[in-house]
Amino acid sequence: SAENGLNGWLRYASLPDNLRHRSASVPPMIVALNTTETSPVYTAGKELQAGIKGILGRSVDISHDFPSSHNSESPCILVGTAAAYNAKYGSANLTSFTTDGFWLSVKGNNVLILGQNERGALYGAFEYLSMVAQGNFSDVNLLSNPDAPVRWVNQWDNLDGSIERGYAGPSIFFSNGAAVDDLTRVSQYARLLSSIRINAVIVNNVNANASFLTPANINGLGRIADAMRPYGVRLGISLNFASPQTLGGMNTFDPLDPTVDAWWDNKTDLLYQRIPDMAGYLVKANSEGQPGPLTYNRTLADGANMFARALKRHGNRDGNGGIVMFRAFVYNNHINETDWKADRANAAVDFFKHLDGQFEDNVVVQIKYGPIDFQVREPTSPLFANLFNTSTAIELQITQEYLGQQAHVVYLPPLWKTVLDFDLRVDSKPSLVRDIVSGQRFSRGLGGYAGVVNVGTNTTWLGSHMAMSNLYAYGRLAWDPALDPQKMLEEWTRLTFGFDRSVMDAVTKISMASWPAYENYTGNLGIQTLNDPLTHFGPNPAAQDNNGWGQWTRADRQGIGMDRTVSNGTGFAGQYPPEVAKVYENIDSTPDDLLLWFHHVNYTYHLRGSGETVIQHFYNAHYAGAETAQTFATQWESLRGKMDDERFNDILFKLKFQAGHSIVWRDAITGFYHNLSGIPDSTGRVGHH
Ligand code: GCW
Repeated sequence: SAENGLNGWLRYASLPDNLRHRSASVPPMIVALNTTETSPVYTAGKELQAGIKGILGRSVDISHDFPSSHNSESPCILVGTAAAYNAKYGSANLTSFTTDGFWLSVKGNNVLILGQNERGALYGAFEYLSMVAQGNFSDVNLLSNPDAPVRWVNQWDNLDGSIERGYAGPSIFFSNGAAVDDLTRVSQYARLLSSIRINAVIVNNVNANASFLTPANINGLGRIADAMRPYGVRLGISLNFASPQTLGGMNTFDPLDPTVDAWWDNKTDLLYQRIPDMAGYLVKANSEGQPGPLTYNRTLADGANMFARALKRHGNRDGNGGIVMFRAFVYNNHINETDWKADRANAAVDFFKHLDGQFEDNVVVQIKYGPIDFQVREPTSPLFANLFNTSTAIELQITQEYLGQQAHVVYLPPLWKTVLDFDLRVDSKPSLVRDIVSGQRFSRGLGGYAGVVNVGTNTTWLGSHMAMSNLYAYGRLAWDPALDPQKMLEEWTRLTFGFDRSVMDAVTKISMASWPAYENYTGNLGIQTLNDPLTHFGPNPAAQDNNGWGQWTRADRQGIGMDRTVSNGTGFAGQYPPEVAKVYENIDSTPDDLLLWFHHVNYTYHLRGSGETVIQHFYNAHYAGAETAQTFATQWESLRGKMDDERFNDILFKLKFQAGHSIVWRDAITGFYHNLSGIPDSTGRVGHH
């Protein structure tokens, strides 16, 4: 049934008998403190009740009254804000909480879940339920605070219901130019998101339509916000910079024109009237044809600050005022490849570095993880190491735009970790990306994570059951980026598929092998993914070059790669702090997996690691990657009967497609470079079909 997908990892499946020992300690009563029906604490009570019913088959009552005492004589699960608890019992220590944090204490048959705010209380309830669902009834005393305040997802949904780069059907939010009537799916999405501690959703495409700001649509957005509020998930929207002109009928959208300012103030006021806890705005300006402040010779900071001022006029509810997420994805898409020094990768630092310190304090610059665009491997965006007085967030993609569009299993956290754990060595000091975006490294008050998810009405949310591990892990990492990708995966697998050892083994093996395999059968050594440039699906190596988009490979008969050195190339390597720049400037210290990102070499160049030539590595990697992908479907076959047929078959179908498509990739890429270079495969595989 649809429930298999819709509940994601929140299945609350009945716990097997052999895991139920100690389950008697789960208290017979839930107390949800100080709540109204729209409060996340109320939701927490309901969720605990439903979870315990599903997992243990036990009916538990909910009360909203304080017990006269809270101890082991009157066992209960008590959930609420720390403030409410303290007002009654006056004993919880509040000092170590940060916004959205929670404290979970399980002591025998007494469970106490206290949030720094209502949202935190709900997070604590989900944490407890996750333990119980995994058969863990041990005592815990866990204080958990988020690493970063901004833990948002972005949806690229359009008013007509289509979704840019969405692979799971039309929008759950909009259709036919308006918010949908039935918002059940929106509540269900908010439920999943709150269980992974996501605190806001930007509900519409960054390529934004001004019509979101009509009175009818503001009301529609208000209804969406109402549907998400019980889960502590706030709503934000993407704005079109030219709205004062296109929607407002003014003759300008110059951000320094006071009448433009007033127009945005007014729209912002109307939004806050309807959505008093609105999370903020997301803005894509002067990028890929979108309007922006550069049209009027104003800076990108001038543009961002106009929205920041409008948002600041509206209080600081819940310790979080409105935020402007301003995208750093600004580049010229008409650059000329005959210029050896032209480089799209340089754009973000070129556009933003000199603006450091000029942004209002409620602006966060949202930076894609790599300098180009969500490729299978990219070096860390150097912009993270060039803004010290500006809050930043990292933009990740859960929707697999270049990474197989959910038709391939690609478990992404290992890729994300190459960036989050990367040490940029600013001032020769430890400067991990995750500590920069959390605000820690440069003492910023804001910062965090934006994940482009693009769920749709498909009952699997993302179009693939397996892809949901990426959404799960995204939320967990945004809360604690030090988590281990495999551990998160195992947790997700247990919650999603249960306790069968062979299921756990297969899901883990397939998922952990998937990103390296995908890299192997697509683009190697940092050359980018080599997708078709329009659909971003499937191979098209011939189309990478000779266009203005700048995702170039510079492949010719002799060699391949972008020379991004300072000494002889585009200078991109010089955008990193000296210690890192030195590594990439020198071909002998550049890691093999980024060789062609930073250097242009002959196909016969020998790799440091394997000693293979570049071209032979291409051949070998593609065969190895496709071979690994063949094993996925076979491994899955062995799980028949270990889960419902519906999910088993759905996943098997996709893995078979992936097996076939990985061969399409292998042959297209190896054949192309074989033809171009004229260099045979030393083992004779390529070009002999
Ligand atoms: O990679 C490009 C995508 C566009 C997307 C853009 C962006 C929403 O092809 O579809 O637009 O990135 O991130 O703004």
